[in-house]
Amino acid sequence: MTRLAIRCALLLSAAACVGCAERADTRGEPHETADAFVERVNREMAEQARELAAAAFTYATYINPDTEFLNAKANDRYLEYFTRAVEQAKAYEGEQLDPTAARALHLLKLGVAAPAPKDPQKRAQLSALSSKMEGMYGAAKYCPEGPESCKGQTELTQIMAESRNFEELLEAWTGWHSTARPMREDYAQFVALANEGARELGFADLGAMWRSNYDMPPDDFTKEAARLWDQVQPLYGALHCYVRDKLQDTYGENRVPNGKPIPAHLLGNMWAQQWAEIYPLVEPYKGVLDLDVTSALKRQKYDAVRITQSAESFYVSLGFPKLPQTFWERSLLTEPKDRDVQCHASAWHMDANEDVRIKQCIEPTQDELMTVYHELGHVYYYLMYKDQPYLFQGGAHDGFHEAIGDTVNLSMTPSYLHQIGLIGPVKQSYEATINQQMKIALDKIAFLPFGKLIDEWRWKVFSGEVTPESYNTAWWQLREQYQGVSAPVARSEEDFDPGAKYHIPANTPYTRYFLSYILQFQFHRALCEAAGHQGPLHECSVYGNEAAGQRFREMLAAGQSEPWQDTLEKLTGTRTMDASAITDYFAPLMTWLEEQNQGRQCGW
Ligand code: X8Z
Ligand code: ZN
Repeated sequence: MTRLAIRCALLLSAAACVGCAERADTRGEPHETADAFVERVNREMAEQARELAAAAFTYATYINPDTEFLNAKANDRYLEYFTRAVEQAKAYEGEQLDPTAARALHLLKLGVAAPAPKDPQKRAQLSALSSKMEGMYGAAKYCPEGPESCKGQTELTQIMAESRNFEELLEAWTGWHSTARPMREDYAQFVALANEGARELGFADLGAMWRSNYDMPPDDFTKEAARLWDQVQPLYGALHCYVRDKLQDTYGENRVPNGKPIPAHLLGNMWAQQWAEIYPLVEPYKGVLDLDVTSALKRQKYDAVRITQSAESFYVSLGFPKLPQTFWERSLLTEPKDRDVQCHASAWHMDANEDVRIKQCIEPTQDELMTVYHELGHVYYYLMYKDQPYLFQGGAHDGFHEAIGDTVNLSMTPSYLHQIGLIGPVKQSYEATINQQMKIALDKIAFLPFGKLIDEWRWKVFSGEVTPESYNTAWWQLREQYQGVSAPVARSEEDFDPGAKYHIPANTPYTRYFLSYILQFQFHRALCEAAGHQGPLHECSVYGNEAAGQRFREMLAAGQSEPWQDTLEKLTGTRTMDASAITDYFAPLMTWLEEQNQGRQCGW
């Protein structure tokens, strides 16, 4: 969980902190200068956040009716505090403020992902709905033949990744998606309440509020995101075309027709968002390069702690500190069998200081390994900006937060994996390069349209363009348009397929990931330059390079204290997000795909 998410979750509440309430009631006191107000809010909010984090972490790692209730209460208290603080901040509107105070007040207003209406009853309802939906997702199970047959997300994810049986995949897909049906009503109510909260804060709707968090006018941000998508769309189109053709070899042309979207259950992932699990079906040059990290992890009996230590070692090799002892004592690294937990991986900043944790149901697979490195990216961001005031404890923007660990993932080259004993020796060749690029593209390129469309759907829902009567239709329309994937069986408005994706019930904004998938290549390029890397970008690993680590740490330490454009410029020399780093990175693969796709009917 990034701070925004934490703060959102956090900002879903109001506290037993009597002192805070009293001080809060001094709103309008002529003696409190803007600086004093900001200083007070930074202090109080960190206290409120501590309480919410405790409730939210306990809930996520121990889902039951009592923790659901306590989490909702904590959310409610946090939201109460937030609403009051924003109200008080209005006293300083129109004043000539120094830039630090002005930025803090600006960020304060954007500090939650779901603001509540001022009406306490509505606020409590919003908190209860958020807490309920989060728990429904975490505890969801598909039970085809009674309680003994139940499968949760972990088992179903594994089927999606490993099975090549069309019917079995279909059942896992349909089963998981059926668990989201009961969320539909709650989600519609949640949207109405959070929108009301956003409007009371002066935003057109909740989507406009989310888009205001990028140090530029919200409409400019919409255009920026569209521009970036246009830059990468040809790469995605080429990958889609090639993969569809290969899937025809496995499942037949009648099941994967030419010129049509790919059925969403055949891509190795429940949401068809990352496709690396089907690498064996699409491997360009068979047997040229052993990339089977999963087998090595199993063979070498890697457990969750060792996987996490491996990730920690990478950061330490860049000059980052070792993780605090409490990280090891308080994180949840494996799925407990005796209770429901939220298995979607997340990172937590509990106390605005050094109590950092992750929560992940780690399995010995390459995917989980990469995700641990991803989560530690959040954790090290928290540790690096812990001395910033609370309101500046965040990513330069939320895409930065998501991009740290993924930037490290890009340094997990075959040479690095060999160095840590997870694959055999690497012999460089053109064929090996294409294989390696294919494997990475199945995650990094395949993800882009998915990363873009989730919030496009929500923006339409929040603006009212999509109403509850057409939630599912609009969802599949976007999935077809952007991803070129289709629902494998007929859907109706009885279904609520968006709810089968964690970030919808958890109300975590998603454009952050789309931005991260562009930015991480810009970061990687800059760090490789700092490390003095010569040669193609895809061969660079900054593992063990302190000079790169130093540059990285400087960026992280700034947190959200300045506009992200300034932070980006210090690391990369440019003030704009730009897809040229990702297209350059994949240039060899793109040329290869274009050759392969000649004569194919691409598109859908
Ligand atoms: O949610 C995540 C992380 C936690 S911040 C595991 N990711 C997105 C997803 O799983 O949908 C990382 C990639 C995209
Ligand atoms: Zn993340």
